[in-house]
Amino acid sequence: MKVYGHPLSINVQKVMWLIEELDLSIALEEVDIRHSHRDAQAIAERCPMQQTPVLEDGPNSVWESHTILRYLVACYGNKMWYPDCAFQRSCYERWMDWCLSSFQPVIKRALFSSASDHPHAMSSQAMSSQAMSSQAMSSRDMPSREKALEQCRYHLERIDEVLAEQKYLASDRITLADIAIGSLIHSLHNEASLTLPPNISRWYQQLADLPGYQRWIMQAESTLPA
Ligand SMILES: N[C@@H](CCC(=O)N[C@@H](CS)C(=O)NCC(=O)O)C(=O)O
Repeated sequence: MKVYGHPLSINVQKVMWLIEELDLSIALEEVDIRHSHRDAQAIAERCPMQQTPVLEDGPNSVWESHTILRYLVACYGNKMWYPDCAFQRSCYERWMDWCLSSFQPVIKRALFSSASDHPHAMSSQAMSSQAMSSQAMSSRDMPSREKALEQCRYHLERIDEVLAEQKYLASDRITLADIAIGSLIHSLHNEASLTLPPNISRWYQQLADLPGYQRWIMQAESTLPA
């Protein structure tokens, strides 16, 4: 078994971190599909979207990072990672879907878009010189990065409320919800314009104690999908 991908891709990092948690010996085959024709071809043969990560398990290729996470726990995880009860699985799966549909796109805009992306954007220097607070601007006029940071703060507050009640996102044990969303939190922890709320900070420290998180998430500089 192997995973095709680049170690700086957040979607690849999620998969590699889970592999370490499951104690599986699956190597990362580093590919650079932007610059290597050979790598691009290898991925195109395995994923119609020509994206990574792709897991190769014997004759089967599995693509989409969260599908790979689900596949790995279903095939190789114990009952803690893959409970028999469909409702119990839904408790972490809803976080995974929310992550891909709502949280990750906002983080991508907040951390990887420039303030000048928006037609009404002004430099942060110009903003501060006019003492223009985000509250004073209508959300329509707010530069897209600022708007994304606000959305990000809103999402973080909601996550924090959940973590006030339990140790991990979906239960008192680590689940795929923590793998999916926890992989993104390290980038936010390093972002100067955001402060992680207290329960998220506590949860982040729990994750930061895990060797797999340290190796795949913290030691690499994360990027989000192109
Ligand atoms: N939703 C997909 C996103 C996959 C994706 O966007 N992968 C990026 C790398 S993170 C990619 O292969 N981009 C094409 C490229 O780099 O040319 C997943 O979660 O697996």
